[in-house]
Amino acid sequence: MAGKRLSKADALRLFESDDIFTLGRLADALAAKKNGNRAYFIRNRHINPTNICINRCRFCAFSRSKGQDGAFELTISDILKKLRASGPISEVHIVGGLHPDWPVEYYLEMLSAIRKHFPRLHIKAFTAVEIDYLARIGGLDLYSTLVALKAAGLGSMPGGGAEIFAPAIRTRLCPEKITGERWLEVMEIAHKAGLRTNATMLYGHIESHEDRVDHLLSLRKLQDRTGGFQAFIPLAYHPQNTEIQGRYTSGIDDIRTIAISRLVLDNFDHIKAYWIMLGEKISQLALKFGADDIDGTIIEEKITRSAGGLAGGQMTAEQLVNLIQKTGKVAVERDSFYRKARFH
Ligand code: V47
Ligand code: SF4
Repeated sequence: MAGKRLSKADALRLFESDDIFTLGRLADALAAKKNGNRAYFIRNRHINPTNICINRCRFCAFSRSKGQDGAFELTISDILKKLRASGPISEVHIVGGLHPDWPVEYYLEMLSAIRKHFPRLHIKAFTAVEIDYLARIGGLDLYSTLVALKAAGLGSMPGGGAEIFAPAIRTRLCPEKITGERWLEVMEIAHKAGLRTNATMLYGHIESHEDRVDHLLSLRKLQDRTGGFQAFIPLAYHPQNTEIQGRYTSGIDDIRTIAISRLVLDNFDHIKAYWIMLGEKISQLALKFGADDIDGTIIEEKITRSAGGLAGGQMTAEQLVNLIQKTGKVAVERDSFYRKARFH
């Protein structure tokens, strides 16, 4: 309440406290300072160009190997068709597997085609993991890769692939994935290239509270340097069909993690309660525990669903407004930069 930055010991103490009410009051006060009584949503849709991935992370139920049952690849015309069928949306969110054969040109053409057919649609695409891969297969450095993608139509980047930075846990979760350090490096360069990005943390698997706190502090440190992150999204682990044994997170752990994220990440403007992972009811509670955004209409989601997501598949803008208003907050439809929405 004094406006002082929380230390590592402070954040750990919050994770170990069971006084969820005080935690909620503190996080809600900070959220109100930053965003008033507003809770944001967006008309968006997700598209996954492929689930074929050379990494095969052990927590990922979405990915397949090439030739395996259930593997899919979308053509650019498939992607345009999905966009045409999506009604008025202001953003498309594109993430997928690391395909063993697709060249960088495919990704550039995808962006150019979307920009040509939907010139005002914002394209938020490719996690830091995909950007690192595109740089490697294209033989360019990260900065030049990002500049080329931006020139083709990339508008901003989502926050996926961060998982948990702690090396010992990361190696057990996703041995083939880039390190946490490299994820942060990609984001730093993206911010330097003028791209805003989000950040995430996958929690509720085999990590400790200390791992969560260290993850948040690494993000806060980078944000101090670049200011390029827009929103932080804690991602609740979903265990079904994965190789990491575990349970669904508890509602208490979900709102505690949202609240502590709000308090520790004092230099992030937005904390997102991703309704498709949290479910509608916990997302509503999260809006009272420090979150100010619930993501959007999504339309077609595969990553959470493959891992046993319990929330419904999609919500209309009207349902999102209703969900928000029932919490007493003012529903604000936003664009990708938290400005007034425009439709396409
Ligand atoms: O990177 C994979 C996670 C992420 C599981 O930036 C899992 O606006 C839980 O990053 N259980 C992709 N999570 C989703 C993501 C995202 C979503 C919505 C908005 C934004 C944004 C970003 O999903 C992956 C990975 O961390 N994930 N498997 C699982 N079993
Ligand atoms: Fe591939 Fe991403 Fe799934 Fe890992 S989480 S296997 S990188 S699609």
